[in-house]
Amino acid sequence: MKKWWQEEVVYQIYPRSFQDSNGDGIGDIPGIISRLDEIKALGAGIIWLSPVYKSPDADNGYDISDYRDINPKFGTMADMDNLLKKAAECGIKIVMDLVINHTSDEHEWFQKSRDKESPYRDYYIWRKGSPKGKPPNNWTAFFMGSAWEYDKKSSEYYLHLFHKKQPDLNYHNPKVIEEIKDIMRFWLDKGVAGFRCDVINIIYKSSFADGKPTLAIRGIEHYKSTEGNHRILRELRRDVLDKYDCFAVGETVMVDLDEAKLLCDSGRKELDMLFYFDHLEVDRRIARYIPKKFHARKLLSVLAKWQQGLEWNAFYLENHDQPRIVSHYGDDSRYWERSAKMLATMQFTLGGTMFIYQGQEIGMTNFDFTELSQLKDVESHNINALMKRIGIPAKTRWHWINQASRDNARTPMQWSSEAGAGFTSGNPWIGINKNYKKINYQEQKARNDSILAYYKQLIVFRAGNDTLKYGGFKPVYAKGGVIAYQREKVEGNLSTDDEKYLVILNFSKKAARAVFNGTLVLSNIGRDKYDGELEAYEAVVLRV
Ligand code: ISL
Ligand code: CA
Repeated sequence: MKKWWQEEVVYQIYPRSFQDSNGDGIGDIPGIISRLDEIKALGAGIIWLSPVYKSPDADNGYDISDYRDINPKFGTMADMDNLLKKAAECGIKIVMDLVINHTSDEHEWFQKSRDKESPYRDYYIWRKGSPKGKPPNNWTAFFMGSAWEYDKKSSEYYLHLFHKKQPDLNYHNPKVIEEIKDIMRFWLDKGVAGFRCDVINIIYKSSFADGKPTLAIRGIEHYKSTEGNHRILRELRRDVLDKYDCFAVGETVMVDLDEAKLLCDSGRKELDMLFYFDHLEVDRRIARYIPKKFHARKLLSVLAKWQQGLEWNAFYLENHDQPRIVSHYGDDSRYWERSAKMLATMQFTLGGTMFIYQGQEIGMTNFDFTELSQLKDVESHNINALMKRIGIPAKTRWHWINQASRDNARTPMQWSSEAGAGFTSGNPWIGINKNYKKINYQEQKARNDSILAYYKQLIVFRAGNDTLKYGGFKPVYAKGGVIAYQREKVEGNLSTDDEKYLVILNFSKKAARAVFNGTLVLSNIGRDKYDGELEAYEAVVLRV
């Protein structure tokens, strides 16, 4: 049976960079309310809100100090209630970011937990150091360095898989799970339509033994997609999610297809869908910051693997942790507009629930910063320090960070060509890309051949098209920069249409020849017929 969240397009908002309403340079909830019309006009039916909870912002809100309160930078709980109300009036549902692997070290639970006698001690993961005065084991954090921090107050270490201001909760403690259920109910009772669950496949640590030697994250084999993790997800679904009309999309780090199936096959009653990273890492090495050559053929095989492998996909090309897709797999100079549309064509002809990240719909590009000091992201600064320590030259470091930094997606939304890009009347918390005079919402709204207009067109086309939403996926062609795949009804999937579509995409600056027959239904360059000759970054969809 089809679910409402399979039909909708989800629009991700990174609140601090979306719309400032009071001139302090930080996007906020009233700002979001003022842009609901634009989100509706795009055709999105759900907003996923990156964290707006109370937080000291060591990791831009992914370090929560109170799950039932709003960061004053973003507004008040009254603003949040108002957003839920106004969004509902526009027919838009809101999904919250649920960050439960860790809290902020400024959360009341953690502060109490620093006292060995406190009932909260066991809410976190405390261990004695090794006899040699070293951390309890050799695990490394996702943000580099040891995953353990020594706390003088109780002379023990606590675990933090991310920043030291993000201590990991202890999921061996049933009380922690009950607390999380209460938090979920609090928001569901307010009317939110579900959760995007942050790093949700690493919450249960099954052992604290040393990790295997690796260049990536040391220790991960002891906590990624563990049986205990599955058990907790089933419990959250049974006791909370199943009581509401809502969905849960998991962000699952370093997940492979076999793990993913166990996490989101509908019969297992864990997650409804999940975000994997494979399709954005075909030109990345184990450590995401190190690039390698892009091959379109590789991308096609990754798409095929996940499109065919999962019952239901959550598909995205951008989020607040990833570079902008037009700068990544497209061309953000000469073929900017065309390649952005080509990538949009790919996204909206794949199966699954589609997620768009703010600014993607106008083809926003990576930042134009020229030095590290302009970056805010803690991960970028930490990776730079680490690379420096192991002797990687400054120029290479900057080149890699430039391409992969999370701040690429975090520069303010470019609404107009006015000063402050229509984002703020004040001093923005992070630099605005100087290309806002050329790339902005206002300019594209006025033009019916803009990237924005093309996104709207794709969303409408897909909405009335079961084959694209629910049909099977078949890779049919890969040569040089060109790939092609077919979407069609297959036995057992939810598609009821008999139509077949062939999607041909050129990921290169070179023109190419790829002969297929069919009726042209979509073109990113305004063609009216297709004769087998593809231009640079061209996308063609044929009905066959
Ligand atoms: O960006 C990444 C991988 O491409 C990782 O660095 C990222 O930290 C990881 O995917 C987990 O991300 C989530 O949890 C983090 C938070 O910093 C990210 O913003 C969030 O999306 C810790 O809560
Ligand atoms: Ca503000």
